Amino acid sequence: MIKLYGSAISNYYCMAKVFMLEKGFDFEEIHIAPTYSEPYLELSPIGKIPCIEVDDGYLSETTAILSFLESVVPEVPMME
Ligand SMILES: N[C@@H](CCC(=O)N[C@@H](CS)C(=O)NCC(=O)O)C(=O)O
Repeated sequence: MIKLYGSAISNYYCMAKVFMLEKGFDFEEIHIAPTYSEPYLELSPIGKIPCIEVDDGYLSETTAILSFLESVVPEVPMME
């Protein structure tokens, strides 16, 4: 199951969350504020939210996250 790290106070986080809801992903929200300290920096190298955790590792930067999600479920197109 994908884990989504961040907080609903972030528009970027909400973008990733809406993407996952619309595409039908089963995911878990891990509520966390942005931080420049370990261990979060191992997940998101510049400490920003959102970040997702998948089987292969971690991914940050909203555009990269959305592109990844789009590639996993292309049947529900959300990007041009
Ligand atoms: N370029 C990043 C920006 C994400 C971003 O700026 N997130 C904010 C929350 S809305 C954050 O983590 N801010 C913490 C900080 O910059 O210290 C992305 O596209 O994901």
